[in-house]
Amino acid sequence: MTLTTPSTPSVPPTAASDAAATAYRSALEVIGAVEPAVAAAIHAELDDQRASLKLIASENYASPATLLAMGTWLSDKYAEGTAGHRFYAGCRNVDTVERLAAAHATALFGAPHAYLQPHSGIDANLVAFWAILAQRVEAPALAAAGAKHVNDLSEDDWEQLRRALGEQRMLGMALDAGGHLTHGFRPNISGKMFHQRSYGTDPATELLDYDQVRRLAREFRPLILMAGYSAYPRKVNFAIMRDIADEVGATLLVDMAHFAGLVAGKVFTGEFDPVPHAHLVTTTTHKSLRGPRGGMVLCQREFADAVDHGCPMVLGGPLGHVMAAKAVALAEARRPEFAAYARAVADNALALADGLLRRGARLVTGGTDNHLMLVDVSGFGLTGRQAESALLDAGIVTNRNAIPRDPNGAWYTSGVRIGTPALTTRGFGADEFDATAALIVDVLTAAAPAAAPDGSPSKARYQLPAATAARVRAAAAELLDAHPLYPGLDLS
Ligand code: DSN
Repeated sequence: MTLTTPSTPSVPPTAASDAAATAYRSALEVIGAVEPAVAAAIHAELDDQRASLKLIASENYASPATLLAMGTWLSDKYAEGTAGHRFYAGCRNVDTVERLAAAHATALFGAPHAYLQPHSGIDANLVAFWAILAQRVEAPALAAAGAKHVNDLSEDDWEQLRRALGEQRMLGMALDAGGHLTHGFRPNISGKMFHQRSYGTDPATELLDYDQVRRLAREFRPLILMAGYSAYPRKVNFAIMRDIADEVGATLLVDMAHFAGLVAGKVFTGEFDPVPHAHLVTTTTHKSLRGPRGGMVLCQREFADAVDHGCPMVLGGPLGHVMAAKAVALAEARRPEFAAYARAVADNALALADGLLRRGARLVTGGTDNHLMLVDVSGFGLTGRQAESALLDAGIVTNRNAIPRDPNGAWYTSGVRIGTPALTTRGFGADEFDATAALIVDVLTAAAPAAAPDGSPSKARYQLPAATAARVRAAAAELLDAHPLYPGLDLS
């Protein structure tokens, strides 16, 4: 197969220096001396990641510097509170890394305030919910009662406030339209904390229907208008969302966990950049942003104090070692190479989508303008579960995902979500993604549903000819060998 030069820098960000290779070899030796099975699992995970076409839209590969920052004694320190204002003594080094991470985040995203303590995206959303309730419901109630603190309220006033906190409304994107569990999905805590309604996508175009959002917002008058997605393959116009929020007096909360890297790399600017438009923005740090596993909240000044009380009011003790890694990754994201990477993620998504469409796949909305796409696998006669499993057999790692109005529900689904952040980090360019599209279609075409042992139809069972799996694995290995993961990191 002939491949062109990848569009990302020739030295991938995951390249490991001799020092990093020595550090990892030593670390595994030390760990292995205590619990060899853990060292073996860490080693095996590197082998697995090296050997598969990772197309999970929410995963990436962090740099050795980011990963190494997590394996330190900053983990051993309790540091509840915020930098300079802790409930424990001896926090000066955690203060340093937290302040640094926040400074990098505010500079990178142009946000007035950044809170780096959330341990995940769900935690970040909980902190944001808490801050909005504190600022928009609790603070006015305290002012009306002439109290400074909830402990100063009478039992009656406290009961009234508790009821008011439980009566608030959230309008978010429906799960099958691409929203996240925490955007008001009933089984999630967000669907239990708030009276909830969802907006969806236009049945004909499968695109976000801003008129529907506005109509629902006018009817429902939510406290929180939630925007952002986990599985929507298009940009969102946050200027329109803010206009809707302002019209109904809602607080606009944007969950940019999936596309934070595209915002950081200035691929999403103007009305598509949530930071200037939203009251609060939440994100994970490990998806397209390519940092350590964790979360973050950016917000307007009005919400900063409430957000900073995330720990201990919502979260457990902050992870100093992870905040150190966030500072490293955010410093990396401020470099010009990161902007080139983010551009390549989006360009590669176009190449992958084009390669799939040319080979007859149907994509939800007909394509992508971010880092992900949803393949409707029903055209191949498969459920999402069958497609996901067949692709995995051929060394292609994806995840099944519901498509709008999915007849197979959220477990079996009719879609497979795929994204470009991880393989772009490895140095894949448009040609490699076109070759990847060919492999995906090869597998989906060859795979077929299989019956359950009792002969009944199954939404999970499938068959994939061994020859197809072997051919695709070999072609994938050729692509991967040309773009090694963590080159220089030899653990033998
Ligand atoms: N698990 C994340 C994803 O894959 O999109 C969302 O929480």
